[in-house]
Amino acid sequence: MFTFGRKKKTSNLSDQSNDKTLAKTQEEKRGLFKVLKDGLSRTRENLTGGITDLFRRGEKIDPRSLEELEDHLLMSDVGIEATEKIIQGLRDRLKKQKLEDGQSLKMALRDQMMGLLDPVSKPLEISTDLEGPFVLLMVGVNGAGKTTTIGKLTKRFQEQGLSVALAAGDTFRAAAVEQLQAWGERNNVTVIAHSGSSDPASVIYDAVSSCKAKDIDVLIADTAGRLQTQQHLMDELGKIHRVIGKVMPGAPHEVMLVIDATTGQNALSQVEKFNQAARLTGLTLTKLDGTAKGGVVFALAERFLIPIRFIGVGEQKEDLREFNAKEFVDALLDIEE
Ligand SMILES: Nc1nc2c(ncn2[C@@H]2O[C@H](COP(=O)(O)OP(=O)(O)O)[C@@H](O)[C@H]2O)c(=O)[nH]1
Ligand SMILES: [Mg+2]
Repeated sequence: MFTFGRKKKTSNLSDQSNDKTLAKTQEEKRGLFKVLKDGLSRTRENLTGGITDLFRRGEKIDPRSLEELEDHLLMSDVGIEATEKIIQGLRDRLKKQKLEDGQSLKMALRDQMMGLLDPVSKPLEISTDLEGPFVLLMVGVNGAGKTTTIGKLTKRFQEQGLSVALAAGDTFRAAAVEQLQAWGERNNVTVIAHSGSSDPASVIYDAVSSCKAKDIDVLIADTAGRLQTQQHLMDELGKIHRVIGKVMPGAPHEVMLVIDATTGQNALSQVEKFNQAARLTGLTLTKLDGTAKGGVVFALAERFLIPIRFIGVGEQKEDLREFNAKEFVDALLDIEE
C-alpha cells in the first residue's frame, strides 16, 4: 500500500542536521500553506470578508450574530444542509455559554467546518500488490481539467517511484488523443491509443491488458467530457466501467470525477449523475484559484461523503494538492499555527 503525503523517515542524521531538516520542512510547509491561502483568497473573501468584524468582537456572541453568519454561509455556496449543520453546532455551544467572544466563535466555526470535511479527507492510496495495474478512471464534463490533472498526477506518481501508463479514452475528439500522445512523448510515458475513431471501452480494455503484461503500476484512463444530462453518454461510462472490470476483476480501483469549482452548485448534480453512472470513489476540484465559490466543498462533503482526493489551486504541477481538511479550513479562516 502506498500513501501520499507520508514522507519516508530519514535516519542516521546528527541532531544538528535533524534540526536543519526540521526547519526546512517547516519552511516548506509554510510556503505551501501560503500557496493554498493565495489560491483560496477569493473564496475566503466571499466566505469571511463580511464577518471579520464578528470574529473581532470582544463581547459575548448572541443569536443574532449566528444568523448573520448563517446568511453569509448560505450566500457562499456552502449550501443549506451543510450551513444548518454548522450553525446548529454553534447554537449548541452558545446555549452552553461557550462562545465568549469573536475569537471563540471563529475557533468553534473551525471545529464545525472540520467536522464536515474530516470524513472526506482521505488521501488516494495506490495498491501495488495487485494482479495488474491500479486503474484510475478519470471522468467529468468538458473543460473540467481531466487531462491537465492526468498530467499532474502522472508526474506525482512517477516521483513516488511508480511506473505509469495512460489510456487515451477521449476518442470523441482526435485532437484529444494527439494532445495526450504528445504529452506522453515529451514526458516519456507510454500512451495507449487506437488510431481512428473508436470505442473508448475497447481502448481502455487494451490498455489494461497491456499494463498487466508489462507490469505497469498505475494506468490512468482519460475519457471524453460529457454533460451529466446526456444519458447515452452516462450509459457509455457505465459500459466502460463494466468492461474494465471484465479484463481485471476489482478494477477500476478509483473512479475520479474532476469538477471545475467555478461551476458552484452545478457540482452537486454532476456528482449525483456521474456517481449513478460509474460509482465514484473520489473527487478532484480544480480551479479553486479562480473562484469565490469554493464553499461548495462543504456542500459536496455533506451530501455525498465521497472522498475529496485533490484540489487544484493553479496551473503549476505543485498547485494540485492533496486535500486536507485542516489545511483547507485554516487557509479559509486565515488561521496559522
Ligand atoms: N486556474 C486553473 N486552471 C486549471 C486548473 N486545472 C485545469 N485548468 C485549466 O483548465 C483548462 C481545461 O483543462 P483540460 O485538462 O483540458 O480539461 P478537460 O476537458 O477536462 O480535459 C486548461 O486550460 C487548464 O489549464 C486549476 O486548478 N486552476
Ligand atoms: Mg481532456
